[in-house]
Amino acid sequence: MGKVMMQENQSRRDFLRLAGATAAGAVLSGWTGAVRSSSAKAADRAVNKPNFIIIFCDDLGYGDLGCFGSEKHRTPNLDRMAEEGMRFTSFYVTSGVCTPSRSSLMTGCYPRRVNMHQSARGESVLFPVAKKGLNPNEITIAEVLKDQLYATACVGKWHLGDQPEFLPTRQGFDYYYGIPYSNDMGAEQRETNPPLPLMQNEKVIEAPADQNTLTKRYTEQVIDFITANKDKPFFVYLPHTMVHNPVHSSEKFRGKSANGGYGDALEEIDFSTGEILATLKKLGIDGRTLVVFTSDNGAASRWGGSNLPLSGWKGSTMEGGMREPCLMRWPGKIPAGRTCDELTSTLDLMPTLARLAGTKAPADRIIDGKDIWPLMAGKDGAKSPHEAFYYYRVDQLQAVRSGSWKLHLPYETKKRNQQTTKAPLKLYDLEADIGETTNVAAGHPDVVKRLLALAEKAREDLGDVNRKGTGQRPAGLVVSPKPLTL
Ligand SMILES: [Ca+2]
Repeated sequence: MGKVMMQENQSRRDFLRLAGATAAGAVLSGWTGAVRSSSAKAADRAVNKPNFIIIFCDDLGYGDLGCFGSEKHRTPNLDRMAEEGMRFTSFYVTSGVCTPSRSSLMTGCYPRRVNMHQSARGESVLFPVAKKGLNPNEITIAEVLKDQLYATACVGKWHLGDQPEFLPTRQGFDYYYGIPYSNDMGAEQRETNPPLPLMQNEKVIEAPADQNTLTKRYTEQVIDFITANKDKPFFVYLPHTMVHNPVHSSEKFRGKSANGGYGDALEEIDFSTGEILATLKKLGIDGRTLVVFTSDNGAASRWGGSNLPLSGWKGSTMEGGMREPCLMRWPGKIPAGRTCDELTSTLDLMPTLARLAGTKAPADRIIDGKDIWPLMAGKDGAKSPHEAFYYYRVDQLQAVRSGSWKLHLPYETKKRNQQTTKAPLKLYDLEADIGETTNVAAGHPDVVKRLLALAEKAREDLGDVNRKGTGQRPAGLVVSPKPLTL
């Protein structure tokens, strides 16, 4: 099935490529004035489209930035970004771990919808030489923007499939530089794994990757790409390898923070963000570039990060696992110094960026994300477009939020790491109790009933454990995956 879908997708791309080539050929040979002028108009329109940069940290916690309350870390560049833009304080990812979370940012869909909630072997993320990957037939945020003539680059950790069919270069990115999965998945951690590969496009250029200089090199790559494409609309996706364990930083930052290697790595990311923002100013494109900064899931329990004031850690469906610090900055378009506490998500980035680029999210399939531009623009009275948000752990629906209410569903066997535990039904009012400490279910039977009905809607559509959802689509699968080596 995956193979057939890939072929269809390939022919769609070939068609687009051919269509582009024909138009360009026509202009060069001056066949018709009509072709020339429509092509020129398309190019003009492209120039006026905004640029987008999404900076996506790995395992950065809700309470790790100065502008989100950290007193340990020095993050002056991100704090300034918050002052010049908007903080989103109820911004969610769709999973407490890497692979599923990333599938949502790319597709605007819940992981179960695109079948990226677990590996082909049922693990919570993909491991090296994985059979599974994000189906090339899904339309990624990069593909949506590429169709609008954007130059697109992915610089950093991918983690949506390490086989050629699934790499960023096959999912809408003109350029890729980075590691294909987590930095703790090299041969040092498990001897059957290949040495951690650093890739450029589809080629391994270094193995094992020198992790000390990754953040520095990613930053240089991004600045080069932005500079080379300053006159075009561009989309840069920068999924940092840090601050996922094992943490690394370049010499300038090592041993300098008040929070060990974790703080060092984070302070280098702060510096990197400052360099990227300075580049936009220097090139005179600050006013037409939207920059988003967030993380793929919460901080893990033992490496030095903080999710305060939230409870829970990476992996869990407590707020600490899935609510992320989020900053958005676009001078003149996003009001400065504001905070938005409406429920928003990485799901929303694709539909919103599509709209800002002058198009729409794909209409031939279900997309879970919504256009949140009214919230980003600070429109009076703008509300979250989501009636409900669903918290899945691997394949299991564990909680649902609607408005300020969050219901943890009751389970005889609730998944937790490799174990299961019995869990009672709990209702929290997140507005009054952000730390999920006081179960108020007994006092609000109507709310419980309403949220249980919303959960049932999700089970029907997206599925739950072994129950299949009516709205799920297949992941990509290859029969004989091969290791990525030099
Ligand atoms: Ca992660």
